[in-house]
Amino acid sequence: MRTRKLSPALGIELTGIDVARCSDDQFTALRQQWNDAGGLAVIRNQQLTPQSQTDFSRRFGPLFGEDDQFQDTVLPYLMPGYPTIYRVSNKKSSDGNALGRARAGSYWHSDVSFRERPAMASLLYAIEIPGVGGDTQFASQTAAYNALSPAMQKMLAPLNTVHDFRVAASTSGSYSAADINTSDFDGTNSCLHPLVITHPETGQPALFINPGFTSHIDGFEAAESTALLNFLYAHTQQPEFIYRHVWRPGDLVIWDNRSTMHLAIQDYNEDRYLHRSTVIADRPSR
Ligand SMILES: O=C(O)CCC(=O)C(=O)O
Repeated sequence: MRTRKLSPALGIELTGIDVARCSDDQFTALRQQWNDAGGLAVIRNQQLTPQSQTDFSRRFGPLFGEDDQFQDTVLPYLMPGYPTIYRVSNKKSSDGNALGRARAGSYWHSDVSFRERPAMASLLYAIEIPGVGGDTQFASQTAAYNALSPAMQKMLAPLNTVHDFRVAASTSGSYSAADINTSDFDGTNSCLHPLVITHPETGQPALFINPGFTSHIDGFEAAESTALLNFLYAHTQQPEFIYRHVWRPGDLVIWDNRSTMHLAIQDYNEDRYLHRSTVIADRPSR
């Protein structure tokens, strides 16, 4: 396995490994590289079926679609016969039905953060990519946290925030009213998390907030909450904390939702088609 650092804040490129056939030792080395690189690995030249992607993803932990379900709104985009494979795409079948979720993640977020057990790893496998455009940006919530002053870190330490699927569903522009299944607003997709969490594998602190799903800071007045969250979002979105991924077909990108957030750039009209599998995390803690 060969490695190349992708940016100072986060990201490692891995080549010379076939994840569908990797040994336990290779998997342990891959996982270590992923953790050391701040929770972002780009693995080139993979050939994954829905089944082999599912099997590989399960090596990280339990999966959405098997051990817990996604929110109802995304169920139509799961691959028939493979409930662990979430199709991210702007393509339509010949009868005009969507083949995947278009405009998925076109706002900064970390996956499924509105659940008590949110997403740990997300594994996105590129099958069809526009000639230009359709990149994805990843921001390191660890590097952003580390760059805050000790006084700010101390103020944030005891705070909790509410995460709610309704925030992205109603404000991001990514979902049309027709897309949304309002059963998702029954309370299942809303919960409280610490604003700063400790990564269970690396022991590193990270911000655990995102504009897509974080509704407010618990106990703050609305204006106070908005001002502080907006400061932290602008801080994290500074270029030195970001890696921008230019996709190639065959890329498998694995990100850690406990230490990063991401945004899919909607700047293309050509066909784009990817398969995502999503590992369930333990409940985040300080
Ligand atoms: O399409 C992408 O590049 C990312 C989609 C996304 O944000 C997600 O799957 O959570």
